[in-house]
Amino acid sequence: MGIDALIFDVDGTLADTEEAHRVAFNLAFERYSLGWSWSRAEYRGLLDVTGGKERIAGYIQSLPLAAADCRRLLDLVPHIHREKTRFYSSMVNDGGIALRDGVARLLDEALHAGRRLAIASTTSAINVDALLHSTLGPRGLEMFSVIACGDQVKHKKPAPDIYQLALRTLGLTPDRAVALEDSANGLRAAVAAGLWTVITPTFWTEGSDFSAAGLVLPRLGDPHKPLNDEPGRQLKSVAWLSFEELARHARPPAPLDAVQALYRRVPQ
Ligand code: XBP
Ligand code: MG
Repeated sequence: MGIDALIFDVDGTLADTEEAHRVAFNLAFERYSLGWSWSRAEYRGLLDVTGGKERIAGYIQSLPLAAADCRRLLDLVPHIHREKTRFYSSMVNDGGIALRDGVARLLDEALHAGRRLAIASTTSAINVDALLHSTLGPRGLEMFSVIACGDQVKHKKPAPDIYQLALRTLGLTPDRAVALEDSANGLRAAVAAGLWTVITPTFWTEGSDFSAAGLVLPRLGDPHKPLNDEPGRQLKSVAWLSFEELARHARPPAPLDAVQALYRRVPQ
């Protein structure tokens, strides 16, 4: 399989960011005196809903509220989320988040091999900009040919729309690219877009059903942080996932049967 591009998810894949998101949500709730504070355990469950605005709205609708109170709070969601994004992006800009092991190396290897890089994320563009700049410096944004994220699509992950947007903008069919993800929602989105997918779970997503993934690794690994015998680890023959190794393992996605093809969402 010839790979022309790697398409990276952001939160959980490029960097382990969800704890910072969780803290930012709670700071925004405090700013609006809502009396809510999402614990780690609670947030792990709330992550089943992708998109910060959608997550807050889903939480409000789960509360035992009178209809008028529910409506009033739902009207507040965009304002709460803007505040949350301000808190989150300032934490990232302060250098509070590092790329996961092996990510910077794989990005460089793919570029040195003449391939293109793209992003397909549910998170807000401000957050992507802050993370790429704070972890990769001014070159961070320039490394990516395409950045598809946030509200650029109506249907967020697990819908395939954000990956289809990235592929369309790259001008590639799914068999010419590979997706890298961390979550079950991200995997569903990438597979529905026809992409062979590498999964590197985090605390927030481990234990999910990754059976549709092409490869599952605890992390990408690095020469100075090699993969050791983590439980359930695949690809035991190498100490980190290089671009060369990735290209060797990537397979065209299994052909859809007639029913699946019928239900694959047509790109918007
Ligand atoms: C993960 C998400 C995002 C973040 C919060 O995105 O679902 O909603 O949790 O970011 P990814 P926002 O696709 O990168 O894993 O508040 O900006 O949505
Ligand atoms: Mg993710």
